[in-house]
Amino acid sequence: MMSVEVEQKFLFNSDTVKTIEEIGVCVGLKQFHDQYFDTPDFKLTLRDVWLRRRKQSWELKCPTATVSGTGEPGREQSLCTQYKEITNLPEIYQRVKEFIKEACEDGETEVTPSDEDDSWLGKMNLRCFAEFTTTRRSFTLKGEQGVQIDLDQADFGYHVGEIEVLVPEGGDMQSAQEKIRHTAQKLGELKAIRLYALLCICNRIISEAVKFFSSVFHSGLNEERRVEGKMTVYLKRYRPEQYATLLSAHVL
Ligand code: V4E
Repeated sequence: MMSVEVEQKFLFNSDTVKTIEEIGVCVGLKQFHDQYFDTPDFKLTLRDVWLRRRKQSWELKCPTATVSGTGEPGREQSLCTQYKEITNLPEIYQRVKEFIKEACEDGETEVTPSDEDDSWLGKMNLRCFAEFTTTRRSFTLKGEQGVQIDLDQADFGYHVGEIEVLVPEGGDMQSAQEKIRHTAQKLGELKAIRLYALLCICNRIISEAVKFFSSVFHSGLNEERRVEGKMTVYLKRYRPEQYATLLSAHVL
């Protein structure tokens, strides 16, 4: 089963959380450990392809075919990204094999990948280049059907929010992007209203309010700029060579 994940990341602080808690419904709290794999010369990530094991299950995120507007796979002109999510292991294996075929042309016998046996990774020269644990709180908002807001805290000290819509294969991408934009606007406006109330109530906390104001406009909710995901921050800190390579290839 394949679906496309359309999402927009945003930065959050305790005030954003308060806003989301007030107007949303918490639909889940979970923790998961992710391991990402690639060849030593970054054959997958240089194609913006992300092979991940989460809770003993495999996922492959691939850019969708050209996205309207940009000509850039996986990216929308707006702040949204969209990636195909493949979760069927034999299909993941086939796709990965195609992406890195040069690496496998050594007469190796065909392997059958399985959840219990990791030997296919070694045969394809795939190594874990990133692993971290995320604690995720998920919310839905009334009137925003099919939209989920995730507040992620990664164990290496970075937190980031995501507004996400899962679209079944062949579904309406345009409407998913619309829903995300609408939700982002709503959260941004509500944050601004909270700020206004704060300013009216007490002048003494003006400096705090200014800080807050700045966070509103640097959250990525009101502004036309991309917010860094967990992986970007992880690579920058722990895999600077891969980060620089992907940056110069315009993957990040
Ligand atoms: C697609 C991608 C990566 C894989 C991880 O994707 P992400 O959605 O950031 O992680 P997570 O934990 O939220 O996965 P979920 O639970 O939603 O499935 S790592 C880097 N990319 C590409 C990418 C990019 N270039 N820019 C942005 C803003 N996001 C992702």
